[in-house]
Amino acid sequence: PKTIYLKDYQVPDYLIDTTDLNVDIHDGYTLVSCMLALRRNPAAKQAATELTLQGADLELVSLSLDGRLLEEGDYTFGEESLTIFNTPETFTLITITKIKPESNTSLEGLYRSRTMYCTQCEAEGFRKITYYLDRPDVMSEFTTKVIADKKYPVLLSNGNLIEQGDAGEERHYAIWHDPFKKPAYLFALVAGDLAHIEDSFSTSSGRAVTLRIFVEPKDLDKCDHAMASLKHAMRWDEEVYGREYDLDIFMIVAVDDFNMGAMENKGLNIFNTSCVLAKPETTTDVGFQRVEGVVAHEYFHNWSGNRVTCRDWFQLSLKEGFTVYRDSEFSADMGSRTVKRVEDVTLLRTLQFAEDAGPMAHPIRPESYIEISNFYTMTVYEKGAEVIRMLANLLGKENFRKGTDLYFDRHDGQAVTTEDFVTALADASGRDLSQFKRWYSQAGTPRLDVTDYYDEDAQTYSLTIKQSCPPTPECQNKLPFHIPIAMGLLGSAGDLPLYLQGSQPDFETSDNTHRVLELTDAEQTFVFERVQEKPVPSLLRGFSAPVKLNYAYSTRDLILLMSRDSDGFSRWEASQQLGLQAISAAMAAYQQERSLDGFSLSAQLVDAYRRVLQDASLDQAMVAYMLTLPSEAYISELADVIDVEAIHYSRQAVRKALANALADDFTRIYQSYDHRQPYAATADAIATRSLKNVALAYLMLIHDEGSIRACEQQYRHGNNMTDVMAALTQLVNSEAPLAQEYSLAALADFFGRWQHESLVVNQWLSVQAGCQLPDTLSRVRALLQHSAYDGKNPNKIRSLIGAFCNGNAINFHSGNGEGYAFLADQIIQLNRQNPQIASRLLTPLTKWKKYDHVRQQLMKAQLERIRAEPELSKDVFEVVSKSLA
Ligand code: BAL
Ligand code: ZN
Repeated sequence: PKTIYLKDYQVPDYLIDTTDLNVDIHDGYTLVSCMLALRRNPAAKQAATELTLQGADLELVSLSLDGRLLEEGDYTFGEESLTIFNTPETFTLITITKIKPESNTSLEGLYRSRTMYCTQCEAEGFRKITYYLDRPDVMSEFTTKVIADKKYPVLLSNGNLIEQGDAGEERHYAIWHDPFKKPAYLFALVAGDLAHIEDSFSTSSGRAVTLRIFVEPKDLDKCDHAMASLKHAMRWDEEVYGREYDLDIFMIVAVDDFNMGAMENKGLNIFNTSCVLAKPETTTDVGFQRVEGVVAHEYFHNWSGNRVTCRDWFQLSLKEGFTVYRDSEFSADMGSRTVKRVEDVTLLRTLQFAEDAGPMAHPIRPESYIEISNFYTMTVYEKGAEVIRMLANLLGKENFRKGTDLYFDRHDGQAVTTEDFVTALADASGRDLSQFKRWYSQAGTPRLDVTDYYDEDAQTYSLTIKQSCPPTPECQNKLPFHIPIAMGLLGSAGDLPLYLQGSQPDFETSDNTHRVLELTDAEQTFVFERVQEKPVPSLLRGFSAPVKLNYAYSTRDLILLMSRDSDGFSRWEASQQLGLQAISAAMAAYQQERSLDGFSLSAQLVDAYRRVLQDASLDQAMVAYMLTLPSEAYISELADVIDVEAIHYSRQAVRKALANALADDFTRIYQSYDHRQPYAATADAIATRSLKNVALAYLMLIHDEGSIRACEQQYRHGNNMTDVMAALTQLVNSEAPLAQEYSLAALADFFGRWQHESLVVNQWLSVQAGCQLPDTLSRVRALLQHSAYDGKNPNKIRSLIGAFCNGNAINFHSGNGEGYAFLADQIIQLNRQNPQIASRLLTPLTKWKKYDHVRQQLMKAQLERIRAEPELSKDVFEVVSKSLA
């Protein structure tokens, strides 16, 4: 397969002014007629005399140019292309192609999902519908006629409906016109027997917009939360970014078989059912929050992605990083800002940092790729969002808004680059962002090593910060980054005022106790004056940059930060550092003795956690997160060599010790919760529920009969899926014989109750795949054969195989390598069926270099086995070959 390089970018030879599609759907095949108004691109270096269109898995029926039917010799086929010779300056091209949506298992292009036809065109799926200039910098005005049998009453495409009617006895048609020029990746089409809910939104300038959410009729009762979220998002984008919606209608369609979470097609978003359907009985709190976040994300793309799009796929973070930042701020405004930050950082530090440290590491603007689908990554999305967050913080609220206004005004209707985005921000704010741009071109997680010195006589405090960044595949020697470090200093009574040598006080905080240091050199020293006692530094408040910070905090320092820091994020971070210290001590003991029998926690540590549990001033969600120890995935990311057993058993030992020491507090929290209260998905209700369920999880480690029975009662009588799943998860993971007995009955009961709700069945698969007890792989294998499993449905694959391989380290990494062989089997099977999903599943094997020698060999052997497969997809080939390089 060929590598594509950013440096090779060239403007297209031709432009497509209008695209007229006629999509005629029949059982077993679909005829696509496509009329393109083409003209030579005046910006191209040379006047082209041939035209190469992309196309894949198409059967060409006919091809005509300005009314003349083309014959052999007028054109030729390439691997995924069609080249037409002797093309004039402007012309009309009509292609007729035949496709087979029913046998399209890749879920790219036009395909069938259960009872409906739908599309997914980003990044390069449109070429599976017709021959086209399938690249984001070719923007065209689309008119789409959909014709189908009347058993598919709903026919949708982008834009506004302009005509509909009968097409023979049993058939009908609809014509949609999208007045906004768009690249082909934003095209969408749906035909199905769908029900919908409808609402309306009045925009800031007073235009009425019709809002519709289409689903299979059985799901009509699960749309209200998405609709409410959509309206909140529309209002928020007007208020925070001044962005108004631009069509008369906005539609969302829920689809069961979908590779991604959702897709922002102009005016017609297509969603994975898991990101749109929600009701308390079937959906957890996390599910509700996900729906709100994804609905907002896709809606926000209407400006950041659709009105202003990407010049080429190397610029993906232009729309994704920015839009993730926008949806993250939206969720922060809808709920708790600190809680949202903790959640985002947790995700970033486990998954994105691991990606940055592995063989697929790439900058947020990659330099090359083989298959662009492999670059819809945590780096492009989440780190991309962190880069925008840094820009927003460096510029300040007012200038950032000026910058985004300028960006949208300057580039409306264009396909642009990340460079254009940063330039707009620099122009609007007057700030020099040239060094900052290195965040776009250098991969890897920067590391900050911080040392300090307090001079009691001079009453000065110096912080010396050194930055470094490990080599990554594309770059061995990194230039220093421009890193904003939000910070404060804590004395025994709390925050101290800051007098930074050589600069004015920062009055963004009224009491001058917070400021942002800008690190631009490899090493810099910042000196604070009038410091009356040796302070404890509070560094990287709010996680102001996506870096790893090293400062030798003592346990006492951390306890002070955890209880007194004015920054909520830093208090949580201190709790995590304390947890890590305790787990590290346990790991050292385990590595020596291979046993943790005499393990105990210091009274000081237990007291610190107890104070958190008893602090009435704290948000309950924050208490829940502070009491949640760093995950195995995060501990693994921090380790040089991952000791699977030591991490698992040590973390478990610390949890058990905390459970025993704080049993009274956990019992108090659990018992004071009223389980009869009606469900609400508000931030407060979610917070108290999550703390109560954290308490339950700890109590279940004690193995006392009372807790196990309470857990079983919660499973049986829970009036919402959050509580039911929390209880079921604890029963399934408990070693206590009584819990095991309950868990078998509960699993059977659960399936009996929910077997007709596909998304609930997915949760049932995941809870079993995530079971930390021995023999889980056998259970997973058995579930692959279960009638509820569907090996073609990405959500099912993720819920079972993904949950086992990514969320169950102790079993997936079992020393005999059977987990690795299992995963390789699945990937080999999926390679041709659905390359995107196959490639994504590979992630855990790509980390092989971080394990002990024996595991390394076992993992590598499976990667080699996959590489030896005939007909490897580009997707899988790229990841496997880079992993083995
Ligand atoms: N553009 C692909 C799906 C998303 O990020 O919104
Ligand atoms: Zn997106």
